[in-house]
Amino acid sequence: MDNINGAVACAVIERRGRSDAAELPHEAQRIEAAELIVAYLEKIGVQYVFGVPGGAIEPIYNALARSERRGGVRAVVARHEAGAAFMADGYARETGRMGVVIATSGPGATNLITGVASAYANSVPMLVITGQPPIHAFGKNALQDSSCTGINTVGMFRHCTRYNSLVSHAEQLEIKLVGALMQATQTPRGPAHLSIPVDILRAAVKAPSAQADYTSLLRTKPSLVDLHAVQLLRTELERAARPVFLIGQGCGEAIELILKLVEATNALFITTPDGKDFINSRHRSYRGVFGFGGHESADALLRSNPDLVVALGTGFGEFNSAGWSGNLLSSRLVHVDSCEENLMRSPMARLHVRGRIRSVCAQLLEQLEPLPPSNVVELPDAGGEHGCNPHVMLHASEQYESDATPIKPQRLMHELSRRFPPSTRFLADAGNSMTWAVHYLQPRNRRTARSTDRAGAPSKDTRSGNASWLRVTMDFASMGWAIGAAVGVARGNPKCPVVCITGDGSYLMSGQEITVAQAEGLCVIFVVLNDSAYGMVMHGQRMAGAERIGWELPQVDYRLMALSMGIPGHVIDSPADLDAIDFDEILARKGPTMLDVRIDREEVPPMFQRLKTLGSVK
Ligand SMILES: Cc1ncc(C[n+]2csc(CCOP(=O)(O)OP(=O)(O)O)c2C)c(N)n1
Repeated sequence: MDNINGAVACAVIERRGRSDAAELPHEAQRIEAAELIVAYLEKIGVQYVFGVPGGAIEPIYNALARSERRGGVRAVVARHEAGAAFMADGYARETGRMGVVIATSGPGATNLITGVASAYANSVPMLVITGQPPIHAFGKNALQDSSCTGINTVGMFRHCTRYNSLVSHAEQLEIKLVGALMQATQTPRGPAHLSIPVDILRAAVKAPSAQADYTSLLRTKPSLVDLHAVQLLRTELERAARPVFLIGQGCGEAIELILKLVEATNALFITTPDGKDFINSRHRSYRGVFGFGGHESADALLRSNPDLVVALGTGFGEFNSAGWSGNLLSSRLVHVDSCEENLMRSPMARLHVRGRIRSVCAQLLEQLEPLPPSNVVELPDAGGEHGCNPHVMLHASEQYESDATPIKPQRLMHELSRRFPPSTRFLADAGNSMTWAVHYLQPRNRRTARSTDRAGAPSKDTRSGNASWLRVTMDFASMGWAIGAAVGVARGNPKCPVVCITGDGSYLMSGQEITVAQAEGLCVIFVVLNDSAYGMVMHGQRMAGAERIGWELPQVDYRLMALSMGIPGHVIDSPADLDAIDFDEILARKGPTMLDVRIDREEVPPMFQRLKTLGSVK
């Protein structure tokens, strides 16, 4: 019996007590609408639903309670709905499964919006379900009416979802649910929202029949490729003296093939800030990050006029194109992507190759003439001092080794790179955290992006083919994203330690989600860059010569704050303080740990490009 039928059977069995035996054959074909939703989630491999309960979605929580009892999908309760959406985002990114978030009508739904918008901007597949009062109460000033006669949440979600619909009759539910799940996973991926009145969630609907099984549609991922364009790209690659590959966020499942292409074409490569997470930053052909928080070496490589730049899986947003730099966006560009929206952003490219990136690379590798054996070498780490890649130019590199007190953020990144095992997942929050992490984090032994378990051994879970070691939030860049997302990553993959690098401003905004990591027993290390400031705002104002306003934050002891929640922590003032911490103990802990790091806030983060785009500096 597969899961969906198992769930249906359980729902029917639970109803047996309330119904007489004569009704059973009829009952067996009908289940509660909320039960149908949970059954679908189970069928497509979802393990957790993130959210905050409330009256209008009570039937879903009831169904989740029953599901948990039989070992199926389980509810993870967040402290704020935006936090729940960030968790679903992290869960989806880590596992490759659908992120699911639920919220009640009215304020539950409006609280969700920032997290949903963030997933939309970052193309993260997400099913968003919000409640409504019963349909008969619409227009009567019902509590938390969120229909078109109240605070219209369907209207609000219109601009940050790929699918958005009010279910106004129980028989619509299945087809709209399938539509939402399909839209969420189609390119461009993103959140799909269903707004469901509570009476519809309670209504009996037809159980899904084996004849009309939509879930096979949901599981398949087509490998469509424009073969003619691939041949043109092959010719370009064969002609180029030394091509440059730009690896973007959409390259997760293709990364090993891309690195083979780099070898086969004797190329150099750079990444976007959100593509750095797939590669070993010590690879000898790597020249750094291009874009926000990036490296001069990446910029210099593009300025050196390479004859061909192949950009894969990127939408050339402000952060990952260094403010639409002409060094990148030129006629030397070939753009490879499965997402039309991304391709639309590079009209100057000499060639567009549409298709699933993995399939495009596989085709190219088949077609390209192999290099003579003497040229094909197993690429070792580039080596270099302090484990740094000598080809990747660090800004203010002397601070990477500095013993000064208060600790330099650059030195902190060095220590985090060194002290956590290769399987660690880092998340960096909006604010300076992101620039420090993108620029300076270089974890050990990340030879490829292949999934690894805690010990660094290849993981058997092929769904997480994009085993990223560093995740950031691009384009929308909401403060607090990393806090919820870290919990979601850890929930999706409890075998790997998770490090959330965040600012004190972000932590004051969303830090309550640490209690979810505690309740769920998840090993998440929260590293708060404590500078008693909205650091990015403070530095931005200084660099731009703007008024100095609104950047100061109170001095807070985040260790004590965590302690009050039963969570252990440490205060770190200097690099030496890190030596006093037993990292093995932290990593073995089934629960979160707080590292309150009092950083030197005078260190200037690598964020000049952003100010140029804003027009704050010339
Ligand atoms: C929800 C939200 N509000 C405001 C901003 C604008 N903003 C960007 S960075 C920043 C300061 C972040 O401060 P903190 O979290 O302390 O990190 P730091 O820059 O000091 O490392 C602000 C206010 C934002 N990105 N997101």
